[in-house]
Amino acid sequence: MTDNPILDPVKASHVTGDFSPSELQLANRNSGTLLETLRHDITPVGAHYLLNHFDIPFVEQAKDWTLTIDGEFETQGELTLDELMSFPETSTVVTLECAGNGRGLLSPRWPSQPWTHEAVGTAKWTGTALSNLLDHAVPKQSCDTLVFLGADEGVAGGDRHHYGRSLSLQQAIDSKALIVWSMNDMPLTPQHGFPLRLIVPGWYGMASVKWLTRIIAQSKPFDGHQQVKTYWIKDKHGEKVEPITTIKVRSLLIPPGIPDWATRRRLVDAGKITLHGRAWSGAGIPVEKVEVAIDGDWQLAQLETASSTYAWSSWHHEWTATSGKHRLSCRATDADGQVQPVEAQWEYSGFCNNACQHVDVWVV
Ligand SMILES: Nc1nc2c(c(=O)[nH]1)N[C@H]1C(S)=C(S)[C@@H](COP(=O)(O)O)O[C@H]1N2
Ligand SMILES: [Mo]
Repeated sequence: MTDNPILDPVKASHVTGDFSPSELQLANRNSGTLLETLRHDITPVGAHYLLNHFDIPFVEQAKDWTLTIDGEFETQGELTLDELMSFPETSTVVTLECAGNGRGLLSPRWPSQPWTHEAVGTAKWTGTALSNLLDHAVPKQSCDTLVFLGADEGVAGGDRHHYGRSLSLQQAIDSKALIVWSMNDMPLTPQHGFPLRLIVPGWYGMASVKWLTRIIAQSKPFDGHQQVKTYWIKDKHGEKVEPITTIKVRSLLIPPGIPDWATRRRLVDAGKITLHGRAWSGAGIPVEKVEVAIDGDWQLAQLETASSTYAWSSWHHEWTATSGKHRLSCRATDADGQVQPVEAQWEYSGFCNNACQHVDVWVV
């Protein structure tokens, strides 16, 4: 115990009703993807959602950045960005989603970033396969865990730490993880991890450590805050049940028509319209079908093939809008037979809420 109010946190508890100023502050820092930009196969950099736990590190020049490789590697040391860029280059289009997406729709909710639907985006990430780095550094026989540390530092739940996550060697290989320096053919922007980050395709976003400074190989599990205190599915008492890993199947509908400025309620003109949306799942599992419901009547939507194993698919559905109020919903099913629940399944910290999205429209 200290007498410091930050290092001695008041235990958070669930909240209901209005959003607090601290949730609003988080929401303003961590912008979501504007749903209308889901029409783009690749989300423009400035429209891609953001989740930064602490402050964005100030990095003036990429050439001064080094990645430290240590722990149980045969070859330890520091690599400059130039040295990393001499490794074989590769690009992958990856849909990232925050594990907290949908948290703000649960009640009671955990007081944290209050996402509704918009913590998802798709980018073309360019760098080198993590496996190339492993071929260079060679983890020792004893090593089974890789720890990835970011340059950003802060306090969470009283623990002061640099943002860090780990993967088992097997997870790092199976996920085809990348170390990247470019997003959508441009250098990473400060908020997305300039100059270097990890991308773990098919996993929820927390695994893709930004501002990557250090990779440690070790023979014991990583006990960092972001690995052991959070990013777990917990039971109703807050006891850990299972760690959060790959993305659950989900779809989104671009709200049709035009919005009311203040409420964002939708006004749609009567007649034929095309509804558009996206669908994705994790671990490289393709989406098999998307259904759309108009006032609860489910119909099959037209699904396009994804541009890459780890990218979302686009879908559309023709609808003849008749006057009155209607509720539009969508749900996806993946090739593993996983389907989105119509009603949200409550989770202690608001993680992995992949319930169907419902959009109310007024047709005139
Ligand atoms: N160093 C660092 N890496 C991080 C985070 C962070 O706060 N610090 N947030 C993680 C989380 S929770 C998500 S969802 C993704 C978001 O990536 P983006 O902001 O580029 O969309 O970054 C992950 N990597
Ligand atoms: Mo996240």
